[in-house]
Amino acid sequence: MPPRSRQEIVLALSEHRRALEGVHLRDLFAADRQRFDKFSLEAAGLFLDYAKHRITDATLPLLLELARSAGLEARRDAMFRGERINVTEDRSVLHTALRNRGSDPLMVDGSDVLPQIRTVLEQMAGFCRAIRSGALTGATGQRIDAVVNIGIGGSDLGPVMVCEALEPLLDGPRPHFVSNVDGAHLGRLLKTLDPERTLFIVASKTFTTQETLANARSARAWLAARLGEAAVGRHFCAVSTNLEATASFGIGPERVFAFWDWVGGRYSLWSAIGLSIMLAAGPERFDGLLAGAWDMDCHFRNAPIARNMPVLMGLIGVWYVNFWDVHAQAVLPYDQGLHRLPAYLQQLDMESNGKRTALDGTPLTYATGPIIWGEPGTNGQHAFYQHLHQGTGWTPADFILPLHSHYPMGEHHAMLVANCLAQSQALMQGKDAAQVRAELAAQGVDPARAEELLPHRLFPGNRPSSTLVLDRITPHSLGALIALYEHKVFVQGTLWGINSFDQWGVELGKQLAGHLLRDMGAGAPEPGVDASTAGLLRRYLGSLQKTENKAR
Ligand code: G6Q
Repeated sequence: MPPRSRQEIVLALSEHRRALEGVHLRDLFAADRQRFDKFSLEAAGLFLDYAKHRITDATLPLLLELARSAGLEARRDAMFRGERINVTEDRSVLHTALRNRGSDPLMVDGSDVLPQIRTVLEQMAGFCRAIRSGALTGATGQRIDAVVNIGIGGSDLGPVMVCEALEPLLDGPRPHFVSNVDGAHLGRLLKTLDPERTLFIVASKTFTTQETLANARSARAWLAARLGEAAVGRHFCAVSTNLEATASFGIGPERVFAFWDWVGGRYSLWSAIGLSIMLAAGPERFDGLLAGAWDMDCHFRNAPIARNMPVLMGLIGVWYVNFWDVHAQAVLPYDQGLHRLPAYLQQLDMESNGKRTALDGTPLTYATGPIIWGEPGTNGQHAFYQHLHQGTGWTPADFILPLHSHYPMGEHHAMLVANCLAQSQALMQGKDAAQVRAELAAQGVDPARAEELLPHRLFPGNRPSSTLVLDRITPHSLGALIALYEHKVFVQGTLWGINSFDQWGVELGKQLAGHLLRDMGAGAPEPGVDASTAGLLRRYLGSLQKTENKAR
């Protein structure tokens, strides 16, 4: 039989979705004792339970057919080969090369990129060893004990998330992160730092980012005011693809760590952008992170798509967005160290797949990337889980659970695990009227009052989730986890036919901020600025005027 067209597959999926209307997950579990074994999978040290999803034996074959019709395998292979799949920026997409441990060359524009990658990794490792051992000191001979990564977006979120996750294993200088152009971010940190013992990393792919350059200049001025201009070179280094700009900032070439335009910002923690991670955790642990990601890359590249973790997660997400009209995805790590993971995934997913234009430039007629949000459990349980359980809409959730804690303390971890499992169980099962009535009767609530309370105490259940289990957070498991999500985003972007690797949507605001900054210099909004923006700008300028008058 010839393969069905995309339209035919979509129709079949829509019909299948209608057939599942009113089918409760509780009943699917009751009807199939093999459900957990069937709908779970292990890869690169991670275990995925996807049994609590609105799927039957018929669902995944249809979704896989959709994936094949979108050319998923061919596009995946093209990415790994270094083809220029980022068409709007005319670039290869090769964050996977950064963790490539294979021996085959990887040619981009006629040259093998792997030796370049390994050279920079060695340069980073040499620098990190020298700082960590104290062989390389600050200008006054003091050992460096604090590292400040100045960067934003992709030059911040990955390193900060990883350093938080690996906190129990950090044995180098303390890592700090400054991203916001709000002076409070840098100012609050500087109060706690000793300039003689501080190293600043200016992390910026382009080295033109307004926020990062403002923070870097202020940090530089703070240091120079305390240790003198001549000390700057010993307390600054840079990570960038723009070597001219780093030089004009005054950072010597031996302290600049390069990367390449085929590494997207939000995919860059594996590159020199991860220098803060390597300084804090050491080159061996950084290597462990790369090894974990590489294991997931190999799984993604080689496992059949029907048993492929990023593929399955991506397809299940597409199932909800496009066939159940659900446009949110919660990320709920049951690990305090992963508290920045939701924010990290928010960028990874929403900047990659928050798109409304197909690769060929036509407007899409279907929905794409969902809203990603979350908080670590159990905090979320005492906050927004009310909405997850009883809100009018529902949100599929990813529960992420390490089996062991780096901080074993009494019953804490058992309580955490119990809470995690209970939440996905509660979302799936719900609580029906008979259960609520029985509970209220057992509490001695009179029957009339029980009937009044009943609707408020019902839980509809049938709310889907995945549970991702790790043995514990290690560089390896964390690397695999991050790569899993990178590839999940790739799978979804491919099914939606969009370019997951550009981010034109962040440009307009930047442009307008530039105009407004110019208007501020001129003391008035430009003619033609809309009344709201002009009014707000005048209010700001007026408040400046008042402050100046008072000061006089
Ligand atoms: C990520 C985006 C964006 C970028 C920042 C910082 O994919 O491109 O978040 O990382 O805007 O850019 P620079 O590293 O160039 O300063």
